[in-house]
Amino acid sequence: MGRPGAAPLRAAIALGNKAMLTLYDTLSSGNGHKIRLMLRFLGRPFRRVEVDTVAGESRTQGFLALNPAGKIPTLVWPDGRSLPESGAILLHLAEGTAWLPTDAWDRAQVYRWMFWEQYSHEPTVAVARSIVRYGRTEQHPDLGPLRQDGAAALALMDRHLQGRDWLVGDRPTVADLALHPYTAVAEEGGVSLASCTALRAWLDRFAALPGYVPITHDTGWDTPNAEGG
Ligand SMILES: N[C@@H](CCC(=O)N[C@@H](CS)C(=O)NCC(=O)O)C(=O)O
Repeated sequence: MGRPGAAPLRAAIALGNKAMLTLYDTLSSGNGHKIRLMLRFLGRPFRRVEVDTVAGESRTQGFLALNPAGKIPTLVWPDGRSLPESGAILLHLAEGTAWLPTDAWDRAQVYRWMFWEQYSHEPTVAVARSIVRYGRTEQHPDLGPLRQDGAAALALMDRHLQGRDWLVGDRPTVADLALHPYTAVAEEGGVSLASCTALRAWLDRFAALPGYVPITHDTGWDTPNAEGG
């Protein structure tokens, strides 16, 4: 017999949902949190399907048909189209909304921060958290360098945010959304925010947006709040 939880995931993949977006997601994931928040801020109804990546649920044949890379988040449309990669999903959902500037230069700045997030922020800050979270020891050889590089990434953001409310322009964009989740939980991986005053103020500003819910919030994701954003 399969593990508890595997059968509901198989059924969810097989059935899909004719009426609304389906987000394949893992509650503890910052990459997933980005998409949960975006959908909520936009007031887009969605169904969340929890995927136990540690148990290998993102590597099953059914899941690989949705995302050959075997990773959450993956967003599936009612007509069956699926889109992986948090940055691509954010940019697609933000199209035509105030979360993505229309000005080409401002857009380029948004891309700059989102590409940087994927190369220099998530691979350091989030991976340090994941090492700690999934029970590997403090002696893990990668932890020191990851924390050092993570601290440098946070310091870079902190310097940029001195005298600014948001990463790009004068309102929150998908750049802020892409960088919020793992920054907010950086200390879980031992990357300190203590000396990053502007960054901590930015985190608080973001968390005060109407409709915001933290990564640890485990209910009500299917009930979006249309007030935000
Ligand atoms: N670049 C991807 C990274 C996605 C990613 O790393 N997802 C992790 C969870 S945060 C995952 O699904 N890992 C499961 C696995 O690799 O088997 C994104 O931004 O969406």
